[in-house]
Amino acid sequence: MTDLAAVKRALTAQRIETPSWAYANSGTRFKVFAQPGVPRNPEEKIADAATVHQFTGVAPVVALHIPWDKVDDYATLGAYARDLGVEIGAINTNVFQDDDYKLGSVTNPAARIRRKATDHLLEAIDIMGQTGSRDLKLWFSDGINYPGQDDLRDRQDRLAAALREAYDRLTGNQRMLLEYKLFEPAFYATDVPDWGTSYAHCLELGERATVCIDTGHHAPSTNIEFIVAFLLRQKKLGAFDFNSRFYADDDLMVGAADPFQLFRIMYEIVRGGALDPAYGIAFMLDQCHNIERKIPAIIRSVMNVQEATAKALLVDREALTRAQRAGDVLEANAVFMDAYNTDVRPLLAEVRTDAGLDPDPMAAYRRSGHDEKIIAERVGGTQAGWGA
Ligand code: PSV
Ligand code: MN
Ligand code: MN
Repeated sequence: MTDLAAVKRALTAQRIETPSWAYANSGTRFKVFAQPGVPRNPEEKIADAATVHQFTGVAPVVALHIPWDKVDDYATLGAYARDLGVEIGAINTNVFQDDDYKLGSVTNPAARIRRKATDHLLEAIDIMGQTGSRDLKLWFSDGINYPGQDDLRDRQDRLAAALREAYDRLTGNQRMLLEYKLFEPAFYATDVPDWGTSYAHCLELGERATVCIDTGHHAPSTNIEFIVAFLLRQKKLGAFDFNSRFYADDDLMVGAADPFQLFRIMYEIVRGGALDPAYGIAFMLDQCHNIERKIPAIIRSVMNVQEATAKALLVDREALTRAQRAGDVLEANAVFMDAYNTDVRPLLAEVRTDAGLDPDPMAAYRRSGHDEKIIAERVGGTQAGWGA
């Protein structure tokens, strides 16, 4: 039997981190469709994150991307965020949008460019000190397009050296999250292509280094929940970049393409006792809303994560274990599917009402007139950086 009060408590305590760049204009490499009312500066991106939190109650953290969110004074930016009721979360580094990085950043064959890229990582750690952020999130676009273009193994050595230098700079509660991605922008070999590579580097680095799973960064059909289970067992899962995909790194709303996969992932989180914010996993979104309105898209994404989590919490673990131990394949599967097939929307509506929120955040946002307000007030919004 599931303890409903405990399920509600877990849902109330859940924390989701939204990405500053998802509030700004973005697009594919073919076209950026600019939207009216998008943020014109980092402060307005943070304000949008605060709006999402105001309607959902579970998104009190916003991740920044440097230099897309470059400001003169990060301590003031952190105080501004706190005044709006949100915290600044992960600091994401950007060593992929400078001409110097054509052949790689920290794995570049040229020492000068490796130095420049590593200095950017160190700069991000300084920013963390000022914003009070716990997490440094690293994603490297590094890789090669042609067999023989560079030495695969030397590139691993260069990567390890840069990671070590950054790792040794971390203090207090600071952590390093190493994200992997199968391909793109490199098409033959990527330097951190999979969780195994990330895991091996994190192990070598030490306790503060953990893997970040971006759900859009795998080969089709990859069993992501297996990766979650494995990394949790090894205490090496630090974060998610949630989004959903039909083909490659689509960055669509999480839970839109495959809500069943999201449920399976969240089940492993619940099974591993890792849902509680105190466990330390950062449940971040990494999405681009190219054609839909951004704030409601992120509200919808947060709700999709909540729904998958609620279903995962409803799995009757005792009945499941009993069926599994008895080798009852069909019963075990039925217990699992029962939870997935539950309509958890009424339960989440109750959780929101109990928290003093509107039970339907999408409708509440629409009614609030906030979209019309930002369209009227903000002229000349910025791009996230992808299309820049
Ligand atoms: C790369 O595709 C990635 O997933 C990394 O997390 C980047 O920092 C992010 O996208 C930016 O959108
Ligand atoms: Mn990502
Ligand atoms: Mn990505």
